[in-house]
Amino acid sequence: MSDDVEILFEQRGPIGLVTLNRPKVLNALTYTMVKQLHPQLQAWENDHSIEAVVIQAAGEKAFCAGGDIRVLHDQGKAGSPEVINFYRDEYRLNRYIKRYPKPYIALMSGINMGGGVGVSVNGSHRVGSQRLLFAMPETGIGLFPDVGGTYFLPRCPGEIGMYLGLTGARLKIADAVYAGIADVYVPADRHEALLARLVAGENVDAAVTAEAQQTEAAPLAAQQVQIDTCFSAESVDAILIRLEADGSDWASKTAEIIRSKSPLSTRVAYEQIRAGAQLDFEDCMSLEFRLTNRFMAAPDFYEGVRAVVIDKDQAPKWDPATLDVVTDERVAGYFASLDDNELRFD
Ligand code: QUE
Repeated sequence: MSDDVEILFEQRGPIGLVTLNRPKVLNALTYTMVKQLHPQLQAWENDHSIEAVVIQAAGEKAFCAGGDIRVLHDQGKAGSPEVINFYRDEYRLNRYIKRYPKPYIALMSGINMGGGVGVSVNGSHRVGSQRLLFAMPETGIGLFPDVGGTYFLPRCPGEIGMYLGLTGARLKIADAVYAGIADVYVPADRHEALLARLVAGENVDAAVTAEAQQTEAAPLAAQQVQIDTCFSAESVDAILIRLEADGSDWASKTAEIIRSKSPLSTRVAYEQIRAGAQLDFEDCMSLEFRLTNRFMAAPDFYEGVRAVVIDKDQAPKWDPATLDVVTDERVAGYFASLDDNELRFD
């Protein structure tokens, strides 16, 4: 496999095959990947010899760890318009994948977070292996769970989406299937066999079903009642109060995790995930684009990337520093229209 190309495209029989190809950096999603993937998918949509698209990733460690946030950090800090252009095109790609008229099969193995989720979980067939590690960790870097999180998080069972979006909790395959993030479990050493079935022209649903295996019991299922009880509260503060009232080890650890995240991020993510329950996918992405514009103009993203990815001290100094000093007006302002700059789809 080629080493210098960020994303590979290949036709095998009736399958358009996409391979994310930056394994040394956990296949983090670049603007180049976005700019190449979208038109290739469009070409395959119009190509009668293509029946379905499969997206996979090079290397064993990651499907895709997220966006190329170090670049976004540097460009954003320098005031470059590239960052907003990246997000606009990434969200349009996410929406195009969501509406893709042919089966879009994601073979998810290894770390799949943030931006990687946008090019996989929005597809029609989400296949995970025993190595899948899913999370929406954005509140930990001063962002919010985007790339369709506004749509798919409120559609998880009960309050699991709110739990995932606020805490950045990591799910292994059994939990990912339980949460509706993955459709099926196929062991990693059978992904090749699944691809071969598709290349041979087998019906997509039949091939996926034939390779699907039962997962072990989902640990998340045992937490569902506690999650629903605590995360159905009417604000982040109210969730924290319920978690503390719960008294369990899990609940106090979960409260501690939420308190460690950007206060502005968790406050905005709460409203985002509640709002998304009532919105179609396009309106969810337009909402996310509003939020992205506001987050890129605030300090927490730059501080979060510094603490987590650049200096790795894991000790971000958030601004505002605590939940009680985030005003309702500040949060509401994040959701306000961008007027002429709204995200539109054509
Ligand atoms: C939140 C994120 C990302 C993250 C950590 C977070 C993210 C991302 C990476 C990342 C990717 C490649 C690397 C790396 C980190 O980390 O989007 O070290 O090589 O791309 O808490 O959203």
